[in-house]
Amino acid sequence: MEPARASGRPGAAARPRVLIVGAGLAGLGAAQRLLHSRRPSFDLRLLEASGRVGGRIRSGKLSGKVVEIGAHWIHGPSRGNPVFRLASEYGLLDEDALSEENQRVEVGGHPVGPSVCYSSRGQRLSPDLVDSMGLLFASLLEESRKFLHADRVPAPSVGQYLKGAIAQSVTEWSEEEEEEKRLKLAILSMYFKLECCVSGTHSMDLVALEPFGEYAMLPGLDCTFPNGYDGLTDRIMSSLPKGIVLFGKPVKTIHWGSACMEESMGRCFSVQVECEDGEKFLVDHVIVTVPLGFLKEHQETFFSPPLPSQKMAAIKHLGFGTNNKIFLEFEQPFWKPDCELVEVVWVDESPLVESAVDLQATWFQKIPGFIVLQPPERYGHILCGFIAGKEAEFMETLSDTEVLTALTQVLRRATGNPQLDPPKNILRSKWHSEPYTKGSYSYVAVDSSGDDIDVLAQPLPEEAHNSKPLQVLFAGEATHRTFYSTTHGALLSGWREADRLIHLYDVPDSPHAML
Ligand code: 6YU
Repeated sequence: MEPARASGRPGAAARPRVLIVGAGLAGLGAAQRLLHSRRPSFDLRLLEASGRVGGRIRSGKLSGKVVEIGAHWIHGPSRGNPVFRLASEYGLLDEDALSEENQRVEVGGHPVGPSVCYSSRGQRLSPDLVDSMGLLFASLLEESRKFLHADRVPAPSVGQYLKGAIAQSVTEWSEEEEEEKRLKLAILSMYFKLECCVSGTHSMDLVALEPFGEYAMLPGLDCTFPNGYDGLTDRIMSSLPKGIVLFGKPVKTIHWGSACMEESMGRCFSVQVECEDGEKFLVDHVIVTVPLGFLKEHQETFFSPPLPSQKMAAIKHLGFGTNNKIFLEFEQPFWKPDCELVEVVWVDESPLVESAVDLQATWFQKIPGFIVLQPPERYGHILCGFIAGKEAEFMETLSDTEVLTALTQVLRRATGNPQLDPPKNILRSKWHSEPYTKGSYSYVAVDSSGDDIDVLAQPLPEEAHNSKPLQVLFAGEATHRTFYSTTHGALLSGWREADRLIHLYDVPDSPHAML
């Protein structure tokens, strides 16, 4: 495909021209599907703002060990998960992940294993107490998935519903000492923070209750990629023709809406894609896969004419928050060899008490805990802390030294060991500061619903009677109604839009069959 200023060879011009904006998993998946279609043969190009493929799949190195800056697990690694299938086909997973037994496990989420939970007073909390609160929180969370399509919901948000149910439970703890009650609430507060990381939100009060159960979970014990998640996007990339992705090519505006935006080589193109550097591409179709965070910030200028009002409203109302990771590498572990999770409970906190947040003074209290990267033979001694919301965004403004110092103090305080050696290395993500991402992943926020996801996914123009159909198509994790926020949602959305185009042309008497 040639830019607008120099249109392509006449022979090539007959093929439908498609441009994909963004080379994350949705964009790469769409490209692979389009190029493997027997009919028609597409003239395809991808424009990627950054210098790499993968988007929010990004593996990094800490002292030579592979760590995930973005997506971490395959959620629900079993046959129904296309990321699992592709990763298996490419030979990227280890034996455990591939085993039938692993694929059958139904834990509804993340791996669970031996853990240790510290209080901010330097005590190790009783595993029984922590587990009992974990079970209570999990059961209430499960209940909150049951309001899908309900006529009336008891609260607008998941957070408010959970807090109401917890307040009710507290009345049943009347036999207990005040101190014990306070500790239980502090533990529940830690689970709220963990759930904020899972949902990628500042507060569970922002996550809508009614549609919460629409997010679908697949069977399988969440697994990782031993050599990095980006092996997947690299493999897809290497299956595409060389030079098909243009890097460092941010798109500024997509001009759409008329049957003939501009004529070139005796053909009418209905879409013109204008890049930040001024280069313009004339195409028949564009598949937009940019993150919802980017759309929220740029929707006014990214489309000309602007998007229909319903789509603008969907972009505004759907949620897109920040979940960051902080990797800390230690010379020696302070945890047991089989430990998989180190949790920290701030004893003065309660989910039932709203307190003003002083980000500078307390940002680190939003970290519910640290995953231990296992096994040590592969990773050495690395913890991965998760932090979501405004505190995660504030953390991005600090230097590595400031973060490392603050977390050393947290861990010294929690373990009760003032001599605990500081980590020797730190690596962290800053997803909110990434100009072409602006956060981590989407959620269905209060005042939005699954219908907004479908509206976002709807191609344009809506009515194609007088103009060419499918000028602008939308893919990306935030456009998948039941698998939003995941890599499999992203991949399926890319395939969906590729199939939409393939079907448009794959009809013998289609007026679009010959352009
Ligand atoms: C998963 C996981 N995971 C952790 C963290 C993050 C994410 N996810 P991309 O952004 O990849 O591509 C778009 C491209 O467009 C990009 O390259 C841009 O540079 C480019 N672009 C933008 N603007 C442009 C322009 N103007 N011009 C040209 N190019 C432009 N998913 O399955 N397992 O463990 C995690 C996690 C820290 C940040 C994750 C996880 C999310 C995935 O990474 C993400 O969905 C996909 O990679 C997105 O691909 P894409 O192609 O759409 O966009 C009930 C209920 C609860 C719901 N939540 C359940 C929790 C599930 C999520 N769990 C997440 C957990 C972690 C740890």
